[in-house]
Amino acid sequence: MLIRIPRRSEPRSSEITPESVWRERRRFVEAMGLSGIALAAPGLAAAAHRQDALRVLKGVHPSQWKVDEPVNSFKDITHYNNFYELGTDKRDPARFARHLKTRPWSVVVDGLCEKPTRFDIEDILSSFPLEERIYRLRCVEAWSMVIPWVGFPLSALLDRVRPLSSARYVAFESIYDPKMLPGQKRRVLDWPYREGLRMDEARHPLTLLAVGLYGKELPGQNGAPIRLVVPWKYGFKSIKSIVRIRLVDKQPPTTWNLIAPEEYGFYANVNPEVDHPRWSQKKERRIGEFLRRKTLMFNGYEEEVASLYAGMDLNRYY
Ligand SMILES: Nc1nc2c(c(=O)[nH]1)N[C@H]1C(S)=C(S)[C@@H](COP(=O)(O)O)O[C@H]1N2
Ligand SMILES: [Mo]
Repeated sequence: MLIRIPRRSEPRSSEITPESVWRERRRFVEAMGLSGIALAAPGLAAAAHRQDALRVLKGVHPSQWKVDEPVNSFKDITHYNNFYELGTDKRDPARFARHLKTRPWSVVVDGLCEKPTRFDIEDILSSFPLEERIYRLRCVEAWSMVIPWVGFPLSALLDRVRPLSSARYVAFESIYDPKMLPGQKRRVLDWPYREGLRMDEARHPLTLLAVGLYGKELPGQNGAPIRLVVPWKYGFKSIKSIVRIRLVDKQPPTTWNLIAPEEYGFYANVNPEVDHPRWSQKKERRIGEFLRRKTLMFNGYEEEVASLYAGMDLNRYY
């Protein structure tokens, strides 16, 4: 048998926080009125200097959308990231997150709609009811995590601008500011990072605009101040630090699809039956666990989303 030596960037399973433990801890913290202070608990202590600087989000409601699996620790979720604007190593985003200034910040929603609008991030935070949702995130690189997001459905924001019936796709753009973001000084990607969804995918109730995690505002490395979360698609569809959302009539160009179209499709639905050309997608490594687990069709959200793709050849539309 091979003995697998964990890489330095891999957290140990002891760092994974079962949801019950985290909830208990949070109830205690809330009861003590300590929410502004870092959660004083073993396992979180190492990240405390970052976590305690984050604002607690007010009026967050629990949601029906929660997977029944242990959530990853705050440390895992914030120290094993893909965010090329802040560097290409998994540890770079945490290291360079301070370069990302998130105030002032606004999101322009325009294109094929009756009321194109620039939303200030503070207005977004105060005017959309926030929910906590526990979703799986499955990266195309065959690792996964379970993350307690705070956010609201993208459809609520789209409703505000009154999309026209000619709007068939939604195009998203991340911040572009090479002076500020160290990773954008090099053209590793064709900046700004871009993503897109078909209108029915964008309006699906699972499609979330996340503004926080673990009850607090998003840390920079996770895409502050606002990012998309599409739980049935590979992680790269969940675009971070969004500044523009455009309603369009044609399928928009997307970053990874532009770089390697045969490896990264527009749909990018999690699918154990369709391998990436260079590796299998049948299994995944849950960050914090030792044995690999089976990847689920649509990342476990088959019941909710399979009907969106009825009649489509998923080998062709990968
Ligand atoms: N703007 C931007 N968004 C991005 C990325 C990126 O490099 N830039 N990486 C994507 C990839 S590949 C993944 S797996 C997820 C990771 O999200 P997380 O770090 O919050 O887990 O963000 C996605 N969104
Ligand atoms: Mo990813």
